[in-house]
Amino acid sequence: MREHLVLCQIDAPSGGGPSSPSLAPRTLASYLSRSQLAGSLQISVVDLPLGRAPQQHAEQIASLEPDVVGLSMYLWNAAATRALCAVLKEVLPQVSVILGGPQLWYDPDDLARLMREVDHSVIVVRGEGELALEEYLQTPPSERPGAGTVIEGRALPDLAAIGAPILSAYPDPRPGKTMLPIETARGCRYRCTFCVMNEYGHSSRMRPIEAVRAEYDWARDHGIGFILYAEAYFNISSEITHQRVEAIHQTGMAHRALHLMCIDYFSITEEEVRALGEINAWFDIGLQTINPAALTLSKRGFHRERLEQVIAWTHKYGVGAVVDLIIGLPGESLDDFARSVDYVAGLGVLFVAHKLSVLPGSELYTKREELGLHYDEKTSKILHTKHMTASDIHRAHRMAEERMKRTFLDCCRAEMRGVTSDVDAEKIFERLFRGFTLGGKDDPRYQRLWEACR
Ligand code: B12
Ligand SMILES: C[S@@+](CC[C@H](N)C(=O)[O-])C[C@H]1O[C@@H](n2cnc3c(N)ncnc32)[C@H](O)[C@@H]1O
Ligand code: SF4
Repeated sequence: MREHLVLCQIDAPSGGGPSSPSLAPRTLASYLSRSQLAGSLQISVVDLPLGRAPQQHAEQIASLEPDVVGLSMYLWNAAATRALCAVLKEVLPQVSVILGGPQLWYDPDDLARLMREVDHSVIVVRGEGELALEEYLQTPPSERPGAGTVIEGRALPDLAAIGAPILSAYPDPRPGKTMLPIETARGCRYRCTFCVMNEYGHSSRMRPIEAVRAEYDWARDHGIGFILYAEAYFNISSEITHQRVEAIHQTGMAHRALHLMCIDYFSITEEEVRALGEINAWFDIGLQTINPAALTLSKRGFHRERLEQVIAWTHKYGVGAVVDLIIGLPGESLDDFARSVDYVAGLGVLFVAHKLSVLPGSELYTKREELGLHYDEKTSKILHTKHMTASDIHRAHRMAEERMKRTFLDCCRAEMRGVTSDVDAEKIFERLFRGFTLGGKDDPRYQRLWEACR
């Protein structure tokens, strides 16, 4: 009899924007269904809605009669996933539960605490999951590692083995409401101390363009209007950018979808920005701060002329852009943060500011005590630092929100200058709004901002 593996992820909150099918369970399913285990394994992928009671999740999983359950754990679903583990222990005591995902790159103390919380009823895989899960399932059930074990995952050397994850388990796409994440590469050449992406290695492993093209075809046939690129940055090299732009044109996805991508502003060329301007690209440009001490502690560079040059190119070639800041980086005071906000607000593009998440697996997490980073254990969000009190963090957040709103309105008004038709104005507004929040017309801020900018 074939073993039944059920891979699940509790959804991320969409914040009024389009929701997104979970990628890790589909990636693992796609990999395993192409492996030697394919004949001996039945695989199901389940997207579990956030906010539902753990008992309901457990009943849905139990109705599939699994032998092994895999759960993907992220910052946004960590508490809900732990609660689900506790219920699964009661509802399916004979079933093996395996946890994976970036939220598990804890240090040994935190991992031990997690194990206690779930009564040592789970197996944890730290790191990439494909090879670890394959090895686990290849082992006869009586010889497998038991609950309470931590397995170190290994990097998958060739991402061709993943195939096309979205084809392994179709979500139920709602045109205009579904954002499809596509992972085209793993690894990052930078080592920012607040981030965990370098856990995937320091050079980029690419998926073959043919497999990515199959996902674009699927997206086109299912009316997907948003593609979110899951890699560290889209412009890994000029050659790769152009190869990918060509695939987007060939599959007809250039104007059908908004392509949301992080870009490396240090290396992108004018020619790449021009080409990306033809595929409806939205750039997410990580700046984080302009404060020298915070930049050093984050291991980030800042190149003012280059950044402003790239932003000028985005204007020239009609590419939307949003610049990211982080609130509460070590070394930065409220005044320093205000200077970063003043700088980005003057760039003529949108910006967003997120509170620092002290992510397990990041360098800041390892050095959190030495750096005086105090954060909320449940959400990982920064509470106070050596340079910012809790009230400073709160004020920084409010200040950034207020300035973001004004910058958004300025950007709208600037772009709409000379536009006489309401239809064109609304198109411009929609494009900016989508980049601003990834939200859509259902977002209550939409109507308020639209009225304000006319
Ligand atoms: C897509 C994405 C999102 C989507 C989520 C969509 C969804 N439904 O999943 C959205 C846009 C909502 C999002 C938002 C945020 N995100 Co995000 N996001 C990503 C992104 C780009 C891709 C995740 C992904 O699917 N990767 C592809 C899969 C295949 O890789 P993977 O997740 O690592 O899975 C592998 C292993 O972890 C493991 N594994 C995973 N599950 C399982 C299960 C089992 C059983 C096993 C054995 C193994 C295993 O095996 C997999 C294959 O090797 C990652 C960056 C990245 N490239 O991973 C960030 C990332 C996950 N996000 C991150 C963060 C910080 C955020 C935000 C907090 C950002 C912010 N400042 O607001 C918000 C939080 C949302 C909220 N409002 O609370 C961090 C998360 C760290 C963490 N501990 O969870 C990441 C890693 C980026 C970073 N900064 O380093 N995000
Ligand atoms: C996934 S990151 C990739 C960014 C891109 N590679 C870059 O560095 O320019 C997207 C954005 O998430 C934010 N981010 C990343 N890690 C974060 C953390 N630990 N806490 C808060 N925001 C974070 C940063 O603002 C970053 O620019
Ligand atoms: S923030 Fe961006 S550049 Fe820095 S390590 Fe993460 S993905 Fe790489």
